[in-house]
Amino acid sequence: MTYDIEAARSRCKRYRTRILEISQQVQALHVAPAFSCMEITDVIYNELMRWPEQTKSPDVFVMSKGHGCMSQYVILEDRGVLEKLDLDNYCKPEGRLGAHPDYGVPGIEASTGSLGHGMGLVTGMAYGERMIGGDGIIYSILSDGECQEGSTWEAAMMAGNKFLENLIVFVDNNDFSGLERMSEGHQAFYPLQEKFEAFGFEGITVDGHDAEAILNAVGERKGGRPLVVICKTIKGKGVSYMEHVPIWHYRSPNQEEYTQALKELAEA
Ligand SMILES: Cc1ncc(C[n+]2csc(CCOP(=O)(O)OP(=O)(O)O)c2C)c(N)n1
Repeated sequence: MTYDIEAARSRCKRYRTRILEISQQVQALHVAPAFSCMEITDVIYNELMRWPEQTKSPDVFVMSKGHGCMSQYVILEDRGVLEKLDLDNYCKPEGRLGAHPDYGVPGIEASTGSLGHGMGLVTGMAYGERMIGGDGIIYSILSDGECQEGSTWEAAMMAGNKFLENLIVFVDNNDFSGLERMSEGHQAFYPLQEKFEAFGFEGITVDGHDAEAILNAVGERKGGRPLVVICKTIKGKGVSYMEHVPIWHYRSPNQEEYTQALKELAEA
């Protein structure tokens, strides 16, 4: 695959800056969860997915960790699917974008936010796509928190049973679920890749901020089975005071913090 790493870096920088800008309009916005999966979302939308204008059987993306949707909204704005006004009206009564994705909004294929439902949704979509003879690929981003939900594993087992090779799932493995680190409070969470493999997935683990590694993980898959890409990420990636600090799960920077964040992104 040909890949312009500098273009991807500059896109992600621009997207993070836009998310920070929106964070100044509302009291609370999930900045850190979006920064955690920024490169993953960028690779899916800007490198992997075939859009409706490119094929009769377009690919589908579902942001299963619904609270990470700002990473999705900024790309949909960039691609002209959403308008600037949509993001400017984020979480305002007159706007159509909420803090979690809503089906019916352009570019949003499923309502998510109740963690643990996404794997069932995308497994059904992938199975349905196969039943109608389509060649669309179904992509999704899951969080650590969702991998504690039984429904995730019930769906994973079906995806494995049905050899759904048109299903590609990325786990945003920032090691945080809410205020707790998985590696501290939930030791049985790991090893994660092997758990998916036991359910019939092909698995690989990569640096989730290395867009090229994410892209290669997909490009080099053996196929014949659903794929899981465990992406090792940093919650709040890109802004030093947010990285690994749980309070930034759901807090908007004040003016001083905003200025510092912009400076750090510009200098990165
Ligand atoms: C079923 C369900 N339980 C609880 C919540 C509340 N909630 C929102 S985000 C979150 C945890 C965030 O951690 P994680 O899911 O790992 O996401 P990330 O660290 O990537 O932001 C929780 C418990 C929810 N949205 N859905």
